[in-house]
Amino acid sequence: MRIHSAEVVVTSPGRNFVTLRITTDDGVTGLGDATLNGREMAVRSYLEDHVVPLLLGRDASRIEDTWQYLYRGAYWRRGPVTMAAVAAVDTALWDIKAKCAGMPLYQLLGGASRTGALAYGHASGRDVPELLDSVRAHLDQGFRAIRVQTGVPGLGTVYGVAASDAGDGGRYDHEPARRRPLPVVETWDTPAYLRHLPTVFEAVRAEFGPELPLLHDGHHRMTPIQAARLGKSLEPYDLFWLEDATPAEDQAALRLIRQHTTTPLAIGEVFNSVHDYTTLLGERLIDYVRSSVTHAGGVTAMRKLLDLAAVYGIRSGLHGPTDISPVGMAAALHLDLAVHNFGIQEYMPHTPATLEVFRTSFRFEDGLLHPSDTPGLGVELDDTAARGFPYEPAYLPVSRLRDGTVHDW
Ligand code: CS2
Ligand code: MG
Repeated sequence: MRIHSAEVVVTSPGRNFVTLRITTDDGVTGLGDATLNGREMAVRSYLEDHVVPLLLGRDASRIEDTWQYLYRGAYWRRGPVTMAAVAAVDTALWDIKAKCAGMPLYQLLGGASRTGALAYGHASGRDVPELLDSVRAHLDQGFRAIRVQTGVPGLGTVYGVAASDAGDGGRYDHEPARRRPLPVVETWDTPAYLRHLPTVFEAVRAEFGPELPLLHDGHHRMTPIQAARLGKSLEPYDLFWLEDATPAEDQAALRLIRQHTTTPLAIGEVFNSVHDYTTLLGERLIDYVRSSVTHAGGVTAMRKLLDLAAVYGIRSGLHGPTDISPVGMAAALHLDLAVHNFGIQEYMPHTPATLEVFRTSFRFEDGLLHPSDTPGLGVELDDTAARGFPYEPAYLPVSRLRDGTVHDW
């Protein structure tokens, strides 16, 4: 079975997506997500100009060899653009292989290890009352685990909370990237955030009790000692995890946080290779691996990363915001169902416009996600609908401190 064609579909139903479709000489198609929020066209070019020409005529069944060919053959390795492109090819080839086997992908990954994947939803509010309403709304939607993000007194729009200038009347849940010629600038104040957050979790626990799994995303904004302080101050509230407590290119920084707090730590949504994790895993500095299939080299690479994490008792917590397309989400769910060291799956439901373009079969029931038993990934892309949403540049916000210093958003 040879690769006959490969095309990159860029579509923008409310936010930008980049999707690779591979078609074999006997007409079997596979999809891969190549979406890199704010840098989409770089991945499109990497695929169209440098990868697709190398794929034509290759044996579509040779997934591992194709992965190694694209990873080692490029010479210039790793990085978010490269690994999103490799991920798209890899995921599409797994989609094809599973379709040809007449099985859902998870069956080729060892079959189901659980009935479904526990999902967490994104509750947020500009203030505590709005946040509590959002938690209630997510519980009503069936979520059994909730991420909590709020505004910070004295600050304007912050990560994870509906941007007051979203303009669409919608909440943050759908898209932080703004369609403007330049990134929106958000002001940040870590000391104000560190003072405020314990009061938020005090209110949430008081309202919803001690058992509801609560998560929080620090979004890379703290120094290690600030993160250690926050982890310690949140211990009374028994978080499921504190995510991206500090920028973790400096993996060793997590040692300091680990020394000061038992709050579980999740890291890695911006990581794109197992090599970003070797200290974090080997020294058990984290509890959850956050990468996504889309950004970390595909199903092949993600499975290897999760199997290494399992050696150290570390579990999965795959990245699943709306800038992971339904294709990338479906790929994650197949892994979630199969691997033994599953932890939790992030789930920001896509908008109706997105679901016009991507015909999905995965389901969310009773707090659990299931990829479905449709052969392959279980997602198809409607080209006619995709053409109805032309690409528009969009940029994630840039964060600056009150004195104007660029900070981590
Ligand atoms: C966030 C992401 O979901 C999360 O944990 O960190 O939504 C992140 O802000 C986006 O993926 C950026 O595009
Ligand atoms: Mg995050």
